[in-house]
Amino acid sequence: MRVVATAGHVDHGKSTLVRVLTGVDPDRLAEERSRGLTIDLGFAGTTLPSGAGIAFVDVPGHVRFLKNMLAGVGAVDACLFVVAATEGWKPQSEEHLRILELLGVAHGVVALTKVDGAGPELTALARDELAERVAGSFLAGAEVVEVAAPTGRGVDALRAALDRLVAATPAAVDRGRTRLWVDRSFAARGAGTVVTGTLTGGDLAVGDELEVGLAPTRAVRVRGLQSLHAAVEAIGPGHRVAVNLAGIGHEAVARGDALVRPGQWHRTRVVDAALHVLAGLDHPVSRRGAHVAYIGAGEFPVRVRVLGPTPIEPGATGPVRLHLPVALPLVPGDRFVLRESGRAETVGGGEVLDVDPQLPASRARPDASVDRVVAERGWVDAAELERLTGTTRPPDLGRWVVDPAARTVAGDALRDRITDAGALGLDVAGLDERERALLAHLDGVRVEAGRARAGAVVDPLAGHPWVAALAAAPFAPPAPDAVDPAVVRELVRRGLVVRTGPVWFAPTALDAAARAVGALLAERPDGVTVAEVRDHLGATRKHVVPLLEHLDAVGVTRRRGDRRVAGPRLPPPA
Ligand SMILES: Nc1nc2c(ncn2[C@@H]2O[C@H](COP(=O)(O)OP(=O)(O)O)[C@@H](O)[C@H]2O)c(=O)[nH]1
Ligand SMILES: [Mg+2]
Repeated sequence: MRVVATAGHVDHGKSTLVRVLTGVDPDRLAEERSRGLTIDLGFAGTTLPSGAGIAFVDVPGHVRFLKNMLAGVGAVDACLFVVAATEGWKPQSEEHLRILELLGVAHGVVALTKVDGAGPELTALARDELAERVAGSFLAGAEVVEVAAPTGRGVDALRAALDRLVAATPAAVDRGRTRLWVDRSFAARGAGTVVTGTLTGGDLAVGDELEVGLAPTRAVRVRGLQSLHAAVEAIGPGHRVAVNLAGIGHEAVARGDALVRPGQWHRTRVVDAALHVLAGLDHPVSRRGAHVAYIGAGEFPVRVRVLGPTPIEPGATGPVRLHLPVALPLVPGDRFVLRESGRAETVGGGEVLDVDPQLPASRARPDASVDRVVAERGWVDAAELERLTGTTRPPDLGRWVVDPAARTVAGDALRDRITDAGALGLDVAGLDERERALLAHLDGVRVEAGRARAGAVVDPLAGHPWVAALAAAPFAPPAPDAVDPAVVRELVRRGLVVRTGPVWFAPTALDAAARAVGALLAERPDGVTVAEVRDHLGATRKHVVPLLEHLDAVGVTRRRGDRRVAGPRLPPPA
């Protein structure tokens, strides 16, 4: 299925062709039928000879209803461009072609109508003029089919050409994110609120919980779905859809609103965009101005700020910032048309580049690059990045996509903090989510028992100078006067230093003391005094008393009066 819009000057035979091709009169309003004039959008579909489905959005050609034309062409895949051979190229032929180009429509077929009234010469003339006018546009290589609706001439050839068009037109890009720009909202008898639109991405299914409206949005549920008057349970992108909604009155939804799946879209009132100014405009787009933007199926008054030092000249493309009156669910790549509010002329249009500009207008240099979006933020949640860009990137760290420069800065800062924490290490529990994600990928850093340490030394505390000093002077251990009390506690906790009473020993000193006392007791089995141990070790009483209390506590010795005798853990003599 492809959705194809008609385009062309008023009275050139667009609605007639849709009726001939589908059997449905797209002019559905009584006023349209009585005046023979398309005012609003019409919709009709059919099956082509190949079996492929095609849905038409029939647009008004009259310049007064251009707004309605713009509402209809925002989401189509291709166009059926109509030029009457009797009249040739006219102002709205030109304007519609420009609008389709600005909206990025890239495929089409031309119907040269009313050849029955034109005769061969006028028809040949109209063909030549047409070729000139579409040169350089997406219609340059398009098939041109001559038709005469009253006789049916050319209608089968047109069907065949449409079949080739449908086959050549790629399907709408499905990024799996549901968005339907509402072009009609009405109450259907017995069903309640129905909204229609062209589903450009994602899917819809009966029972879906969605959001509709701009500001504020309302929660709604899909009660029923139709495509070209046939009920369906679910539908994918590139279709005309009528959605029966529960939870809202039809008057609370309007053309231009969006029906989306909650949480999938970034809503924004400011976008940066590339604006192409039409070559035919007789003035540049000044640095600041008020315009009307056509986005999706809606019309929005906008303030435009040119993001550069000079106005944008006709035929040129330049960056602009658009300030919208309401927050719209937009994504880079969305197209828009800009018109002058006062003069009712099409100024240009283009493509959204950034839906959440970070830099002030004076410094913003928008482009469509995802890397720029990441670089301007440093760290972006991967799901948020998808909402901002429409592009899925696997996260680099934790749930974040991280700019390489920001990663280096954050990594260096964290490494400095870890280095500054020294032997004690940095408490991982004190880090935030980003730092913890970063830590796991920081080279030369080790995490043990909840603390991160610079990994230059295998165990930085084991090489602590005080530990070495304790081992070097086993029975005259220095006090930890110059050591951070937190480091002292950590060394004790890890068993690298043993505290007993007011003094600290190396574990090797305690082993050596146990062996020395064992040797003494082998000579004097009835016990040794503090003074005898002190003399034997060459130590002071200040150190020997706590040392012996430790040996008592671990069972190497036992106290009996003022003597120590052998305990159950006394090491055997060497
Ligand atoms: N003679 C002739 N008249 C046509 C042809 N196509 C459309 N018309 C007539 O031209 C008028 C305008 O047609 P319509 O389809 O409403 O034009 P639209 O404004 O482009 O939709 C109607 O009176 C049609 O009957 C054609 O191929 N030959
Ligand atoms: Mg019409």
